[in-house]
Amino acid sequence: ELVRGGTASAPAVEFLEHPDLAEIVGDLSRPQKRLPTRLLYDERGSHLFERICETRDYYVTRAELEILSRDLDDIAGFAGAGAGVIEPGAGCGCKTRELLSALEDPRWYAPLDIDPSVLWRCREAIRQALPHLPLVPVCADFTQPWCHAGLPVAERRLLFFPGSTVGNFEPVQAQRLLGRFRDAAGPGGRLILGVDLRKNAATLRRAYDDGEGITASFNLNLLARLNREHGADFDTAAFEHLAVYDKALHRIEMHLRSRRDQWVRIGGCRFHFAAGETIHTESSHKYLPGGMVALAAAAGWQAQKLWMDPQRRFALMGFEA
Ligand code: AVI
Repeated sequence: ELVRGGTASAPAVEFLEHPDLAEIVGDLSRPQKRLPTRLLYDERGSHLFERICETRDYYVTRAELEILSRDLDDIAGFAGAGAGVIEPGAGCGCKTRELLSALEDPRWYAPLDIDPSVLWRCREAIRQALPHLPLVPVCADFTQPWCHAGLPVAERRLLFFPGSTVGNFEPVQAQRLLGRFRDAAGPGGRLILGVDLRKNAATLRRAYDDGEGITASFNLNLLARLNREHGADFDTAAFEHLAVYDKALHRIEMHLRSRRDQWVRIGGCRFHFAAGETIHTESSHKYLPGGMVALAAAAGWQAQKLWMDPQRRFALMGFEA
């Protein structure tokens, strides 16, 4: 269905100026159109995600916070004294503040985020709560290799990866990511991992299509971002948010569904959308604890601890390198 428009040279020039554009055009050229999930998180997207976490229907954050407050001492004990804490995709660092306050003699905190504005807010929030803790903010895409060799010395490194972000990767990619974390943690390192557990499809669909419509705005913001940053001409009102649970793959998928037959321009190309056709924008895999134990083991991590909320919706898991 793809029709490449414009002159032959125009896309090449645009691709050089915007490295994301080649990937976007490639993703929209697939039989099942898709868009890179990380592009959901520009400044507006990160703000909308924070609002999702406060909705009644998105249980994930509340369940995790419940575990963090109930089992905080045990979790801090597992991390051990004198840890340097690395948090990939730190966001505003809200959950980490509690953990950092409970740790014995933490040496430093290195939040990693792709969005500098979020990193800035995170730094201010942590400085207020823990003014004496050395901060080493790193602006990086944690899915790519990043320079962890330059981080200061600590008794051991603790990788903190809450929120179930690991679920946003295909299992093979998740294993590769946990392998990277293993390298960054070094010998004796620890990992505390947030994992959303399998549950009934109705609860999941509601969580990813909340009654307040915040998740819908979050998903649609991706098209608005492509218009703003890449000169695309998506009519955002002509697409709608969709959350579908794939029972075989144990994952909830977010899609944007075309409300009508239409054409869209981006990066010197034109893309056709049939009425009802979708763009797959995100997958959120749901695990059994044993499944994550096996996946992490294949990445070099030994499972040591499992903390769950009383309703067993969510788990924090502790691993040793
Ligand atoms: C960031 N991540 C763990 C969220 C999730 O639950 O997969 C992203 C999200 N997408 C829609 N709602 C929340």
